[in-house]
Amino acid sequence: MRTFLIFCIFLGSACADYYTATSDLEVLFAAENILVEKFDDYLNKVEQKQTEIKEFLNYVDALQAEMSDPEAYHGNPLNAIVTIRRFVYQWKHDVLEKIFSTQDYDDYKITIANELQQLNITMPTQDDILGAGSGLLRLQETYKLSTSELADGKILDRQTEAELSASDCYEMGRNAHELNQHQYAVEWLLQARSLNQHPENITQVSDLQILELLAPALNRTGNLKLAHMLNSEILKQQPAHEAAIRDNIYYLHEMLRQRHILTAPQEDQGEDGKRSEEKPSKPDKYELYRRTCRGELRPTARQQRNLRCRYTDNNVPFRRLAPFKMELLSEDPFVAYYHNAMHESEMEQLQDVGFGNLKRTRVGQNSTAATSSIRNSKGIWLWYEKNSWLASIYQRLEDITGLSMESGEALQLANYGIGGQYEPHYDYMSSPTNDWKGNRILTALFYINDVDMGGGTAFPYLPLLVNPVKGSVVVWYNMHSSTEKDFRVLHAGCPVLKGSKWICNEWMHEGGQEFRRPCGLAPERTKSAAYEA
Ligand SMILES: *[C@@H]1O[C@H](CO)[C@@H](O)[C@H](O)[C@H]1NC(C)=O
Ligand SMILES: *[C@@H]1O[C@H](CO)[C@@H](O)[C@H](O)[C@H]1NC(C)=O
Ligand SMILES: *[C@@H]1O[C@H](CO)[C@@H](O)[C@H](O)[C@H]1NC(C)=O
Ligand SMILES: CC(=O)N[C@H]1CO[C@H](CO)[C@@H](O)[C@@H]1O
Repeated sequence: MRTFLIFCIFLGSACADYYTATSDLEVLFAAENILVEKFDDYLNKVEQKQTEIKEFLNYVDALQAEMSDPEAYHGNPLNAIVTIRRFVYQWKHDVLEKIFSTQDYDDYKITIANELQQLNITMPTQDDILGAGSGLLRLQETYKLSTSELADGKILDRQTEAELSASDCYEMGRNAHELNQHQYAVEWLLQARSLNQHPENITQVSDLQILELLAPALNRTGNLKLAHMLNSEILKQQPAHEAAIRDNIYYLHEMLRQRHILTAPQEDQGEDGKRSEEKPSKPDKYELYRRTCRGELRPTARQQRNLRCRYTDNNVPFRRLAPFKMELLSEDPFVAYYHNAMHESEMEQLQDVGFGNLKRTRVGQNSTAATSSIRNSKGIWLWYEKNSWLASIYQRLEDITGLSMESGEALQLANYGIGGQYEPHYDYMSSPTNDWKGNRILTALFYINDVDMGGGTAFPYLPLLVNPVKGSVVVWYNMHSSTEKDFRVLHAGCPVLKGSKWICNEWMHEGGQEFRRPCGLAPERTKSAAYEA
């Protein structure tokens, strides 16, 4: 109860979006450390008081035992003073005031408040739980992870340290239910129930609480029979449960109705007919995206025939001695890795700058851009003019791409957290601004750390999965050389399955490239028209 009060103090109005980046979670660990340490201090003080009070009680106990004849005892004037003093001082100050005083607790609160203020953190909220939960559900969906294996801390074929308790699983189920992902809700709640069967586990969730969600979730997946059965269990435990009584009527009624539909001839065919009409629809870009992230879709051998690794100097004199190691990933459209494109010290500095300074990344083109569930990451813009240490990266980008950075945007640093992803999108702007800079002609994406699992860059239409390689930059053109949009380069950031993902983006624009990337003579639209949405 008391710790809860402390948290209330710090529930600021600002939203920290803890689920969008892993870098922020580390601050929470620091905060928790403080809470534990200081609470320990507080408990020690309380314990000390208890010991003192106990000693006093023992002393009084012993006195009482000594007094075989109270009248004779109090006949001694010295003893009378001792007894009266006990009431005036000892009981009053040493026992009752000590117990009822909240001074230690107030001190504790103030200390904690000061220490946490120095960390400058906002406490996570229910929204963060929901965000982290939906991240996990996205991982399950994208990578087809089994609920029971996840709960055991198993991610694909790897065992991790993390293990979820019954109440964690319950929370996941509740999240899934709120997000209308009822099948996952059922799986997580069943998992919570089965963990509840081990009384030796620490669980803070009652079977009744689980059932209250499980029954409606089952109903939503269409499993009326089981929903009804579990609803009856609620009623067995709590015959006056209002919602369960109401739902019971619904389930019985609905089961009867369905039985009637199934046995009734002809006239209900309309409804059934509709269902049989539904054909398996063509996989949409999201399905292609998930399959590419899972590695199920890859370029064909024919597409890969001409892909080579080679050293290239891009005609930059300096690079004749220090050529780039280029790995061609797709010929047309051009997608390539350049390995060892960033130094260790640069990557460290970038992460240092990012740590604690990231803001939720926005989707869109200008200052009116909004945060969106399409992209859940945190980022920061680094302007070259203000960060002279970025000059060598600026130059390297020109050397790698052969394009001018004159019209390039600031470097964007981003960190993806739990289930962090960027749904399929194009980098070019649908309606570019009218200035000389024009549209985003090329994207250069640096991977500045190794991601434990997941977090690749998927091109569902190629189909190509580019796995993060620390220090490498992947480069692609968003537009044909005729300056028409290339619809084939739809791409996405696959959810981070384990670990954290740090990247840097540079978007180079059309302006100033006239002599560097000559325009194609013939329109090339036809190449990618089939992929236009
Ligand atoms: C604390 O955070 C707020 C908002 O996130 C920021 O405006 C402020 O400058 C920070 N203060 C310190 C001392 O870092
Ligand atoms: C059961 O699910 C249907 C839709 O699938 C919904 O309309 C109905 O309200 C649900 N009933 C209960 C008791 O949850
Ligand atoms: C930002 O872009 C939107 C369209 O995406 C446009 O309506 C708005 O005027 C732009 N704002 C600025 C400040 O450029
Ligand atoms: C999360 C957790 O504590 N799980 C344990 C629950 O109890 C079973 C049986 O003892 C263990 O195998 C789990 O590891």
